[in-house]
Amino acid sequence: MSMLSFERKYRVRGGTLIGGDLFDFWVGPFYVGFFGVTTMFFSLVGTLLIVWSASQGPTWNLWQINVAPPDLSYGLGMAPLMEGGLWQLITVCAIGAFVSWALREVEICRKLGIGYHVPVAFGFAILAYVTLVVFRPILMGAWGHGFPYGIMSHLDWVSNTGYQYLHFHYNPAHMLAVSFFFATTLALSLHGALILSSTNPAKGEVVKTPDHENTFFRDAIGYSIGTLGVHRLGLFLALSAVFWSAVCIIISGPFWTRGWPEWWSWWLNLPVWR
Ligand code: 07D
Ligand code: 07D
Ligand code: U10
Repeated sequence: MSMLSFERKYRVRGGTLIGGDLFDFWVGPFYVGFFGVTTMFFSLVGTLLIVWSASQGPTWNLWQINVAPPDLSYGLGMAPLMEGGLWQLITVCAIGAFVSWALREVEICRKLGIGYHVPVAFGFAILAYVTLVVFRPILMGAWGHGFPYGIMSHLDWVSNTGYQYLHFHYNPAHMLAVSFFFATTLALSLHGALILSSTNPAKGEVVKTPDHENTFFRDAIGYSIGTLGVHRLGLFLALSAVFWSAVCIIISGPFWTRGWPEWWSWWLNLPVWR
């Protein structure tokens, strides 16, 4: 539950980007704002469209529901509702909801007088999504290149798309993205473990200071990045992971059409070997 008595002093007026005071209020724990209303609108309409699509069969099984994008033959045109048109409308709603959410975060940051790091970070996730369902399809000339909306069907899309390039692991940007994802989990586990080790002591022991945290890493690896620095590092690693993900998929098709293992022939063709 929210801590309303605690939070009340932070419930300040203003900071809105649009709508002035009109939507400047809270419902329970949630700040509303103009973009709260648009988030609700787009997510409700989008969800209803998914339910409508599911109602046309063949299954109500949550794991198997699939809203497919239009056939490639529709190119970049609008498709009939039941032949991918719903997917197109759902995509508009999804982008509307995600962007509204980010802007609602911006309004909350402005109210609190804090930086825009959280909405900027979410912006990277939105970028990856829009790369998958808008930028890459446009560059390839058909909405049919977007991924289908379904829990299992979107996995099939990832696998099929990967094998279209023979061996997606040879995509150099995918290598960077994967390494950044792994580095992110390593950094978070080190950070979470270090903070718990010093600030959540056993009964009877005192809480330790950041000096202890610095000293642990100086003793272990000869360097401590510091208490602020580790958060900068975490954000950098995580955003880099998503950024290189967007890069790895935007270059697959629009800029490289053959198998990814073949891309590495530039190495064998270096004049130095001849
Ligand atoms: C823990 C925060 C909570 C969010 C959750 C997701 C929905 C979807 C919709 C029935 C970390 C809520 C899910 C609202 C319901 C319908 C139509 C975030 C946390 C719990 N995927 N993906 C999942 C999405 C893509 C891939 C799970 C979304 C790309 C692989 C969930 C998007 C590619 C695997 C899911 C998206 C891809 C998954 C868990 C959008 C490359 C898995 C997600 C909008 C990025 C895993 C059955 C999670 C799984 C999984 C949602 C895009 C690959 C259903 C909303 C096309 C390989 N994806 N995904 O915990 O178990 O994220 O799948 O871009 O193995 Mg996916
Ligand atoms: C797109 C999610 C955006 C989410 C948003 C928010 C809601 C609200 C509400 C909970 C980007 C949604 C919110 C809906 C929910 C409530 C209340 C995040 C997105 C805006 N791969 N691969 C990646 C690995 C292979 C392939 C990225 C690993 C195979 C393709 C990442 C392995 C082949 C694509 C990654 C592996 C293959 C990718 C995904 C290992 C298949 C992509 C992360 C160990 C045979 C995708 C932009 C990401 C991509 C992608 C990791 C293997 C194919 C780096 C670790 C070899 C086709 N893979 N992959 O992008 O880059 O997150 O997408 O084998 O398209 Mg890969
Ligand atoms: C971090 C941190 C830190 C902390 C932290 C955290 C990072 C050190 C100090 C935070 C971390 C955690 C809490 C850990 C757990 C988090 C995760 C694992 C991340 C994943 C999170 C989840 C899975 C939870 C997701 C939950 C969500 C997104 C909430 C869902 C919310 C809603 C459904 C409501 C959203 C509210 C909106 C949009 C605005 C307000 C609206 C309402 C309340 C409803 C009323 C509506 C209206 C007034 C508008 C009506 C709309 C209309 C009219 C539309 C009309 C439509 C028609 C169809 C006509 O570092 O520090 O600790 O804690």
